[in-house]
Amino acid sequence: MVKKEWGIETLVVHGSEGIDKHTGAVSPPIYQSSTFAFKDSNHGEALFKGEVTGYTYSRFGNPTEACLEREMAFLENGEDALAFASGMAAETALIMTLCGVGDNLVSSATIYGGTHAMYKTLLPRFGIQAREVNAANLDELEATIDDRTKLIFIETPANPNMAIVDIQSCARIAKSRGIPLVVDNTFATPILQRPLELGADLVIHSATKYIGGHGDTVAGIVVGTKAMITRIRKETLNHIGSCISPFNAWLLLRGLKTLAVRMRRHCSNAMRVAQYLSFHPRVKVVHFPGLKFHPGHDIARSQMSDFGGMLAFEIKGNREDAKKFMDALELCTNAVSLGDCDTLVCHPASTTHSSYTSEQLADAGVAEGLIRLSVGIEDPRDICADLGQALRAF
Ligand code: 4LM
Repeated sequence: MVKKEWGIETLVVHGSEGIDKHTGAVSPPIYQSSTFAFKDSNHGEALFKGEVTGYTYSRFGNPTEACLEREMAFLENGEDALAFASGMAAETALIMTLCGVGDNLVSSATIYGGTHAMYKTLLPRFGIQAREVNAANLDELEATIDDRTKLIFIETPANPNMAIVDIQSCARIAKSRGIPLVVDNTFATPILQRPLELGADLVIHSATKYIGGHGDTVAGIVVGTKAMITRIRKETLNHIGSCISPFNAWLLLRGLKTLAVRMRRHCSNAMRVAQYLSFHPRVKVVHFPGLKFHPGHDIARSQMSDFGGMLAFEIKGNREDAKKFMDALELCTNAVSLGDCDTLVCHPASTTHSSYTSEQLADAGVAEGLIRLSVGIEDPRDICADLGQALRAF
């Protein structure tokens, strides 16, 4: 029996109520079944009419997936959650539920490049406009809202430059205009930041990242009220069919068990690496909310319990030097994605954020030479030593 008063470090281990009632299995079973037998024809009809609860078909719901959804709702302190095949599937389903032809959404400009690409290419085809603003400028954000704005979307800390957005201030604006505030909590995870407790209405995750934690699964999650999650499931997910597989849901449930301890290590390693880089003579600037000179440091302190495992930096050199640096790394892996146990390094302007034009990168505050680091859980001395030897390569 899960108790609401348990601390989050207990909830990540026990929150899924994983012990199987039939067999006592401590690890939740993987219900690898596409369809579920009815007791009789009347039962089947009642299930499809929604008169009784139960499983019918795995696109509409599956017990392993439900286990993950219960646990994510607990961790984010929401009423309900919905799992998807990817973070992008979660985002598009959410937007398609809330917006129709002629509507718009207001979003921070500094976001994952795939979200920006979806705004620019997919949404216009459905008559939906995404208006990107500097979310640190609350007046600009508020002035961009009109009576066809159906949601406000922010990411904090933001991909790829760790810009921090004030969740409570955005929530105040959203409430005053009667518009839901959606927070992409991928970088922080519920261990470090719980946006619903700060006034947000919906939380979204690329669960591919820290929730899974091992670089072996692509998945997404939305958390919110029961009414809103039911709407997203019935009005959109069931039709577009971007459901998670039972096995991937199980991998996330396994990942969650170690989320709290992994986050503690990611945070302390990232702080060590940020300090190391900020004193390095070949590094121009380090973007990490845990450093006192980071412009979002005070807000990050107030809305997060620690500063996370992601950082970005610029070297004293040109794009060719950045390439030489990245190609000289021996321990850190040159790859997109983040939140894995392994340290990952990438050049956003040419990869994750290649959908941004140079002008859009400037508007989002992302330098063309920025290097992003997802600090892993290895020995921090080895990570710093690898960065140090590669910084001598140009
Ligand atoms: C990356 N990110 O940055 P799926 N929200 C945030 C993200 O960072 C991502 C998504 C949503 C990266 C992927 C290649 C803050 C993705 C989208 O990739 O669809 O699970 O999540 O390296």
